[in-house]
Amino acid sequence: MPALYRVAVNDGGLRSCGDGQVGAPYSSSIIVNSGAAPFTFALNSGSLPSPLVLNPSTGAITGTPGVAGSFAFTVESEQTSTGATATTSNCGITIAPLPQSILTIIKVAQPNDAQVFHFTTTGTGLPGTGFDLDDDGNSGNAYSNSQTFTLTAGSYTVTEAAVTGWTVGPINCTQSGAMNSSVSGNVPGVTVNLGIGGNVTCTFTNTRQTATLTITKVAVPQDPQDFQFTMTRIGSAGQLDPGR
Ligand SMILES: [Ca+2]
Ligand SMILES: [Ca+2]
Repeated sequence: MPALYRVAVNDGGLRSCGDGQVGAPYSSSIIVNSGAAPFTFALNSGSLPSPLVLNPSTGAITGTPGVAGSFAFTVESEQTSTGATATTSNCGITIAPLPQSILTIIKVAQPNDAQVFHFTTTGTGLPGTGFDLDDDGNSGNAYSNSQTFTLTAGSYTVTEAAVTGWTVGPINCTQSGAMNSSVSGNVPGVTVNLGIGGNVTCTFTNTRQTATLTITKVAVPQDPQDFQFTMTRIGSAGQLDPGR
């Protein structure tokens, strides 16, 4: 709840009547700086941020703003006993928009590799066709190793497509900012419930799968003769590395 602002009627000048934020309960109050209560209050010109209302008998302005923007208005008060009126001057309320929520996906490949990893998504604001990341140590080429999305609060899923020769996971998510987000699910994807102003970073790690081929030479009888071998990879899966 914001602080209660009191703006005197008939004191002249431009006044802030207390700023607010979309979605957060708002409260301020017009008071009369002379005369004797009771008073009545009415909007004289301009408008209040919807759906805030002015209480005609207390001067309180309350409600939960639904739209951002700056709103100017004047309020007229009437002293019930005498019918004397007074008017505020250019009272203004500024309503800030909802804080944005942030989701960042980071790709970590072990070891670094130009392999492209594809992610599918659900949730308004994430690319419907998904997105791609690599972890080749070069963020300037076609693929970065991370992508950040500015979103509204809500539920989002990010799922990594399987890649032959690579294990998926772990997926580790951390949050900062408003600390009102949550993450569920696990490999190969997570559901992130982003809170208002939440900031979640999920790191998807992949490890390149390896296999070991050992060639043993037996000569009968034992002999210092060298025997030469050549190696050829058959098929496209995996990577043959004679240096290992
Ligand atoms: Ca890496
Ligand atoms: Ca890259």
